[in-house]
Amino acid sequence: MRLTRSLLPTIKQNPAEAQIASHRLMLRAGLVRQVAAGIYAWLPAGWRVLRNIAQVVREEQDRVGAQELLLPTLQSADLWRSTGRYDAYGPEMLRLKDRHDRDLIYSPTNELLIADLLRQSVHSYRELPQILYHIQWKFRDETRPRFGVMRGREFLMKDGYSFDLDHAAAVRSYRIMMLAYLRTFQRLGVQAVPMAADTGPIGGDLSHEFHILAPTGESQVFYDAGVETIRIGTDDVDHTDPGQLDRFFTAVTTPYAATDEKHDLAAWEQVPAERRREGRGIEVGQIFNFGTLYSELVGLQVAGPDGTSIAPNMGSYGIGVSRLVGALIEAHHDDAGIIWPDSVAPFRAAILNLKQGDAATGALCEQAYAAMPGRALYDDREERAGVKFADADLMGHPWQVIVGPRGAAAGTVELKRRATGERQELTLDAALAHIA
Ligand code: P5A
Repeated sequence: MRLTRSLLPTIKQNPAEAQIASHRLMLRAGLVRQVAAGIYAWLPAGWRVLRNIAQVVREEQDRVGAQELLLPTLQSADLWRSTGRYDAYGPEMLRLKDRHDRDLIYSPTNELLIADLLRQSVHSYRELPQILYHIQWKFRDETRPRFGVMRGREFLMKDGYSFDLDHAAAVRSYRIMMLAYLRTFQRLGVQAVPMAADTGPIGGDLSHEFHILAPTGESQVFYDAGVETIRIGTDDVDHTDPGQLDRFFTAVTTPYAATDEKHDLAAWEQVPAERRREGRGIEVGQIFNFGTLYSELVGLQVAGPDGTSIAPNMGSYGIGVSRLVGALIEAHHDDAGIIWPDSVAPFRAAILNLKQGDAATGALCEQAYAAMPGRALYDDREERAGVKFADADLMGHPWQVIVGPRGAAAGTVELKRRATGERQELTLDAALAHIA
């Protein structure tokens, strides 16, 4: 994209309404604008980041055999009423009426809807297991939407649902999702620690939350310092091999790590005092096993091998895709702005033309721009070099290709790596090779 042709409204001053770095930087870098409390418009650069995160999530779900579908944002209230969940869910659920005075809801989560879909289409144990997911907007009328997209009312979630014949098989699905999640967060450039968690309004008795440790996190967490340094080669784990899966799961869940609702003082005492850590975490995902709770609510049953009816054992698996945009910035920024991990950056590189109007400089910039189709942002504004440097640092592109008249005459550019500040003078081809 050419900056002069882009909607990329950067802001110099810190917006007064933003209390934490990621919210400030998302507004200042022109990623989002608030439309109503907890409801955001995603501007082009922000939408690119959101799509990149969603794509990593999607690839890691597909890799372990989960199937993507798309459920709607709105659904009839009937299913929620007939199962008693309409009143149970509480004021966080947005309730609407259509022109025929029929009650609808904007889905806060989809356990019921998807269990009901399976009830209509799956009839035999031979059709299990199934893991289904989608990446779709949710609405929760939070009492205190805050910190920008971190706690929104409308937010993008990856929600997945597993259906297995029995508890042992469901635990396997749960562990496969644990693996997919750790791979996902690793590719996104953050460490998210699985913590024993409470199941809240979703229900069930087995759950983990995934927390990025950060002082601005909303959750209080307790953990063994060992969790910060465990490195599991998740790529080497074969999810179809039960032995490997069990060893992986044991390795990641053995060191003590729990949210405050699940904090267990007796187990905590067993952690050597010098390794006990207490801090804040940003919850970027949560997984649940709740047995046959929802299957029974909707009457989902399949014929088992001996002909008897079996209620499938279910789990659900969430990732806060839009929350991750904020969480990644909390984990990766400095005083000058965002430092995007390569895997999610809206643009891989910015091309900074330091002398707009100079023919040789312009020509070299155009050459760089043409060499990175769809992946570069060309700052072709009539602005001072200082403004272009500051905006590029603010927006956080992993690379900056800095082109001035002196270099252009010699056929060189300056290549800056945002994360380290390291600069090198190189031919354009050499710079492009680094970026690729
Ligand atoms: C799991 C998938 C569920 O809803 N049902 C379907 C289960 N879990 S959850 O923990 O309640 O939500 C999953 C993740 O969504 C993110 N999230 C939010 N992000 C932004 N704003 C919000 N108000 C919000 N609420 C939840 C979190 O990352 C959470 O882990």
